[in-house]
Amino acid sequence: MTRIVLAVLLVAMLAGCAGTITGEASAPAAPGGPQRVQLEASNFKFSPNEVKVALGQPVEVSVTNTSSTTHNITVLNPQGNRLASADLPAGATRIVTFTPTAAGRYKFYCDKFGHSTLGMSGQFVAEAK
Ligand SMILES: [Cu+2]
Repeated sequence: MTRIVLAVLLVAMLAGCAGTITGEASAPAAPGGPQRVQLEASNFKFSPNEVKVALGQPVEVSVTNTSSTTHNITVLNPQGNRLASADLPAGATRIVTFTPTAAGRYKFYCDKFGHSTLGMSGQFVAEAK
């Protein structure tokens, strides 16, 4: 029994690692709690840059800027309206939250001039469970 639990944990851990390497991830959600996502902002990308999230449950995004330049994270809904935005001073971690209320792609990007063009963008993909 213990062995089965360990095997399941190992698979979950491997899946998590694989997600980070490929630039994709899913947000783990505690029952009834927010879905927590960790992103790293650097020159000039977000990692991971694609994260699956569940519909109708708040998403708490913790972004750490590991570069020595100020960045930003801005989250848009599928219609292109701004849901959340925060500047990220060099070395700082900031949390932004939003709730995906409709299935679709929620783009996120850095609003500093030219940064999204250089690759500082990604998306949250909200799908019904
Ligand atoms: Cu930036």
